[in-house]
Amino acid sequence: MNKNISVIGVPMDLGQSRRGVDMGPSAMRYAGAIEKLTTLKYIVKDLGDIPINRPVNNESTDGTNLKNLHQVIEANQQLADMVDEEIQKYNFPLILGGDHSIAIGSLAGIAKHYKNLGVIWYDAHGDLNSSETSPSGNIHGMPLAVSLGIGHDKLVNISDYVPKIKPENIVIIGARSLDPGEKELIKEKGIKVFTMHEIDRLGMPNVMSEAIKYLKDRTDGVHLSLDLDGLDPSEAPGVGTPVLGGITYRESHLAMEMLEESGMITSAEFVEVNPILDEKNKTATVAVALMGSLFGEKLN
Ligand code: 6HN
Ligand code: MN
Ligand code: MN
Ligand code: MN
Repeated sequence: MNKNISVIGVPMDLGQSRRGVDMGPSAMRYAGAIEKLTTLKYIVKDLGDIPINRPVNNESTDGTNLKNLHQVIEANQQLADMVDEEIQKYNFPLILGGDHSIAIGSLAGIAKHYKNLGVIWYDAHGDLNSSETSPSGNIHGMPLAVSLGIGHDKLVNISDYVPKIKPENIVIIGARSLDPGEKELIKEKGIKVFTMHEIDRLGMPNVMSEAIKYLKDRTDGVHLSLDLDGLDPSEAPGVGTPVLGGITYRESHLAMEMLEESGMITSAEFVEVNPILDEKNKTATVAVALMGSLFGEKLN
């Protein structure tokens, strides 16, 4: 793995409606993210947090149901530029969220550097909604669709190229709450999904082997987008949209170890940590432990 990590915090909570997820980057820093990576002998540059402008009123939706549209676009364009710059300097971008709408900017900054960027979407959700299919108008339910070029014009055009990724280069892991429009899109585009059903049936070791093999053949870099709600709420309670029946900490730990062994991960983000909904910073602590495993900690 690239030994130079650039950490970028994105204190974004405008892609959904539960306050507190903007404190995710601080919570993960307090849980020891930077120290963990430094101990593992990485050269870590913490670039601090991107400034997020709050809307003055709620009329920033451009005549759609998309909440805080302009602020979400503005923050993601900034993130995309910063990530782009770090990759140009051969650094590994590690992005700390923030709600999952920030994956729009991460992928916009990353994907231009690859012919076939792979994406592992570790999440209870598909995040494949658009204005038409979204039950909530929350942009954090849309970043994967936006990156495929589906959604509001201004969102899909961040960094001025469309699409960022190809459907056949995506693997979703841990899904157990998909909206009807998301299910249709998965079918239509042939997106590879390992739902909780497959994890129960095959076991995490087989799911990860399959996922790694699938992506290895077709991609030249892989971004890990890890939504903490992919894990079970009993172990990661500090998330805004918890769903019963999720991935365990041990399974997630193994998944990260297998990704590390594969050597394929070229960028990563940890999102949806909400300290206000958490128990004693448990979820941020889990996130940092998983970062350790992803970056080669070999203790357990
Ligand atoms: N996340 N599918 C629901 C929606 O509102 O579109 C939930 C999305 C959750 C998004 O957790 O990143
Ligand atoms: Mn998500
Ligand atoms: Mn989710
Ligand atoms: Mn282990």
